[in-house]
Amino acid sequence: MLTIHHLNDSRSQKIVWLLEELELSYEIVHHQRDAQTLMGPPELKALHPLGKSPVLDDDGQLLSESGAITQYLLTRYGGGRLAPDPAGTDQMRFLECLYFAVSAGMNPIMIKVYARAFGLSDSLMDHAATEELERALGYIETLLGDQDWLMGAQFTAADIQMSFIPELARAVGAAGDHPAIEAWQNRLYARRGFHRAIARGGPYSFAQAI
Ligand SMILES: N[C@@H](CCC(=O)N[C@@H](CS)C(=O)NCC(=O)O)C(=O)O
Repeated sequence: MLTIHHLNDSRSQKIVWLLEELELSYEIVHHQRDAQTLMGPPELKALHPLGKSPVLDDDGQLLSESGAITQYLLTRYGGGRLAPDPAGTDQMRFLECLYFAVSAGMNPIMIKVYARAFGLSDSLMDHAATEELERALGYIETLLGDQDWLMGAQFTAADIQMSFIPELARAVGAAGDHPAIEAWQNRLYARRGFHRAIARGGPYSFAQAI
């Protein structure tokens, strides 16, 4: 039995979306951010030592980290769907996307979030993060080129994972001008799996048609 611990307006929405695209059967436990601090509630902190969303529960075994959860679901339940052929030439780029989406792609965004929270917007650190973020977005723009999806003609879990970066870049006011990303986001938001995920996961303010 799969259960996803989902925090409103967070990257656990991506896992709900992945579960929908894979057409797996699952339960959702909904957690709400504190209205003032935006932090997760004590139940989420008590669930797993990392205290972050998402957490996947598979028959009582818990897994944190959205990248690991994505890889786990694809390996255990994907049956080859939403991923390139593991022996093919696209596998390297695919893995790079999955990991970039939760590390180098997210780091400058988190720096900007903390800069804002601690009154350091417009500081040298904040400007450095904006530059790094622009480099990350430029990379996604280049990867997309004139393709529909990151891996070309095939929609994969990399598209789901990576979609969080331009969404958050916009939320911190640093989305820049990236026409390929914007066109890709509109394709993402048109997917039926995306709409099913919103219906199950609840409102998701980071997704806006461009
Ligand atoms: N690297 C982790 C980051 C998890 C994370 O920071 N989750 C945020 C939501 S996007 C969270 O739980 N925030 C609430 C809190 O820290 O209390 C992942 O990709 O799963």
